[in-house]
Amino acid sequence: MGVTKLAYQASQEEHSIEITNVQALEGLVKARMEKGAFGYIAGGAEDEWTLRENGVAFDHKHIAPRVLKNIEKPDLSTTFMGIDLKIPMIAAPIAAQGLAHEQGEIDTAKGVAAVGSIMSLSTYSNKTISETCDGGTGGPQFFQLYMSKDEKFNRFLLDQAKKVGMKAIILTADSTLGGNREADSINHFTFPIPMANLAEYGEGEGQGIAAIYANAKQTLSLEDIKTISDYTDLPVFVKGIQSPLDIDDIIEAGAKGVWVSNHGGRQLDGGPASFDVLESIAKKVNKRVPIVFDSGIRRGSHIFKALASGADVVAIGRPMVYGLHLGGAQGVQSVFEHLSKELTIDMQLAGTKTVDDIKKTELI
Ligand code: FMN
Repeated sequence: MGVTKLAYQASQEEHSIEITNVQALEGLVKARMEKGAFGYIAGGAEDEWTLRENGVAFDHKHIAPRVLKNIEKPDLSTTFMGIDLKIPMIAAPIAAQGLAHEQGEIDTAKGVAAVGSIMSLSTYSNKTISETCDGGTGGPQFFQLYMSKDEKFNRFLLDQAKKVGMKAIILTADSTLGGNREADSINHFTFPIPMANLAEYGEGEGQGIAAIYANAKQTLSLEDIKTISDYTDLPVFVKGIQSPLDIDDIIEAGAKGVWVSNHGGRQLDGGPASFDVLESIAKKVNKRVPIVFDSGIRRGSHIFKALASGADVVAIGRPMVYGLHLGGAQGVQSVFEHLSKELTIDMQLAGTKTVDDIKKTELI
């Protein structure tokens, strides 16, 4: 008799969540989520050195509080790529959000829209581009492209991104193959649900991350930036930047934004903490294009320090997915609201009224 395969049980929770600090959500999720799925989300590459460094690097710089600045109710709003945001945080593109919640990326997009921010949708999502955009959020969205070896497939994705009104394309450049993530090997992790956009191309269901990346274009080059921007007429962000040495090349090649990230320590272990390279990259960018920063943001003070070090906005990764698991769209909203609350306190205590004031602050 054959063994019946049990369907993957994702969360269906839909409610706001109580948060003391967003890092603590990881333990709550670990206790409830299927082991392989949790390992895939929480894990990093090899010894997870870079993953750990992402957290501690924020302690290398300090905010010197300024006093008597006549501040009440700091203003978290900002404008980014011509889009008005209520907070200086956006969603990081995260694959396979159906692992966290039945509504996956649809709920994330709703939560992010509710806080007045931008959703970033991964190529490897469990809901399609049109499902996520038609989820009724009306909020602005960016599409993250993992380029395939198959040019037709790239055009298929970009056509849809354009059709639904995505505001930018994020070209992820640090992941032509997956980092060596040991939790996935130990758990023999394979994706239990299809990757919606890949339906015609093998689906992803039952495959491990290595099999999925096997279809990714290995020979990414500067020319891809121009190909994508010419094809879509949309601004292209290059995501996964960790060295100032890449900056002139990508801007000259047509990048309209720099996304400083080490993929949450999931790719090259032994690389620096993302925060430790931000300032030198921002100096090299010299305001020619906007900068998004991610990898390790868990506190309002981390957001403050990233903005003071040259980021225009930060992107929230794992904590957002934990919020999705624990409370669906409202859980995502709770995570952004909690980080906003912490940032508001930090701004007031540091003597900064606006996001621009933070950007002018010199850390010590
Ligand atoms: N980055 C991408 O560009 N595309 C992806 O599909 C993608 N999937 C991810 C899946 C998971 C489970 C995680 C944790 C990260 C993923 N990332 C992806 C990286 C995030 O966009 C972001 O860089 C990272 O989560 C930041 O680190 P943090 O979550 O520790 O703050």
